[in-house]
Amino acid sequence: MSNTPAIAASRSVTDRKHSRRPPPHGETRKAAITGYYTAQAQRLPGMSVVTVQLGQCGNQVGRELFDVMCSDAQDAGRKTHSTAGWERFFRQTTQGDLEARAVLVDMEPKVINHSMSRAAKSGRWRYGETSHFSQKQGSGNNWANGYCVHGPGHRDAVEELVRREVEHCDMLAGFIPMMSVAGGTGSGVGTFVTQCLRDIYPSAFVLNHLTWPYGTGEVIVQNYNSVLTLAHLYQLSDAILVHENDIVHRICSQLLKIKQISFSDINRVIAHQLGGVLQPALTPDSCGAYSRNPLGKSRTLRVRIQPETA
Ligand SMILES: Nc1nc2c(ncn2[C@@H]2O[C@H](COP(=O)(O)OP(=O)(O)OP(=O)(O)O)[C@@H](O)[C@H]2O)c(=O)[nH]1
Ligand SMILES: [Mg+2]
Repeated sequence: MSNTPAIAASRSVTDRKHSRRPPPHGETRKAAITGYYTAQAQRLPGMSVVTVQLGQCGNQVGRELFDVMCSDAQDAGRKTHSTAGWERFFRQTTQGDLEARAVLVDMEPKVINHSMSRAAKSGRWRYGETSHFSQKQGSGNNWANGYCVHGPGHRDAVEELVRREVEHCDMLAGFIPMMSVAGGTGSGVGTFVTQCLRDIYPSAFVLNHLTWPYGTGEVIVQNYNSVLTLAHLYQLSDAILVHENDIVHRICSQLLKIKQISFSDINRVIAHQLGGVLQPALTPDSCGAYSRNPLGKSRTLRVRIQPETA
C-alpha cells in the first residue's frame, strides 16, 4: 500500500506553480506579488482531510462533526469559504451528492449502521457505501484486545479502505482519527490504526481527536485504556485534541440549560467546537486565500524539529 497518488498530485501542483511566470518588478511589485500569490493559492486544489472514525464514540462524534461541517459549508455566505470547507471534508459524487471523506471502523456493526443511515436520511450528505468496516463483536473495553488482536487482524482491510479514500483526494493534507480513550476498539484499534497511518503516509499530518471519559465512568478499566492510548499517541501524533465528557456535560447543563443531557447533545457541542478549529480560515500570511491545512505550519515545524532533537 502506498500514498503515491496523493504525493504525486502534490508534486505536480508544486511543479505547475513554479512553471508560471513570476510577478513583475517595479513600483507595483508589492501589490502584484500579493495578487499573484493569492491567485496561485486560489487556483490550487483544496487540501483534503480523511477522517477515520473508530468505535462507538468515534463514529457518533464523527457523524455529528460531518453534519456541522455540511451545514456550515451550505450556509456560508461566501462562496470561496463554502467551497474550501466542503472540499476539505467531502467529495462530490458524479450525481452531485456530498460524500464524507471518512472511513468508519468498529468491531460491532450497530453504531456504524446507525450513523450511515442517519447521514443518508439527512438528505444533505452521506458516507460512502463501502467506506466502512465492522465485525460482530466489540473489543470488550480491552485496549490490548484492540491493539494486539483486532488491529493487526484487520489491518489489511482497514488500510485498503483508507487507501481508496486517499485516492479520491486531489491533495491529501492528513488524517483525523476520532475515538474515545475508554473503550477497547476506539483506544486499542485506534492507536494501532494511527501507527499504520504514520508509517504509510509519513508526509501527511495525523491529528487525533480523543473523547475523555467521565471521571465516574462506566468502564472499569478506563484509566488503563486511557494511559496506554496516550503513551502511544504522544509518539505518533502531530496533534491531540481532547474533549472531556465531564466538561462538555457542564457546558450542556450550565450554558445551554439542557435538562436531560444525552450523548447527542454532548456530541453536538464537541462538533461545533471542532468545526471552529478545523474549518478553513483566513490567516495573516495566507494573502486572502483560505488556509489550506488545518494544522497550519505546525506540521512543518515538527518535520524540522525532529532531526535536531533525535
Ligand atoms: N462524548 C461521547 N462519549 C461517548 C459516546 N459513546 C461512548 N462514549 C464514551 O466512550 C467510552 C466508551 O467507549 P466506546 O466508544 O463505547 O467503546 P468502543 O471504542 O466502541 O470499544 P468496545 O465497545 O470496547 O469495542 C465511555 O467513556 C463513554 O462515556 C458518544 O457518543 N459521545
Ligand atoms: Mg463499542
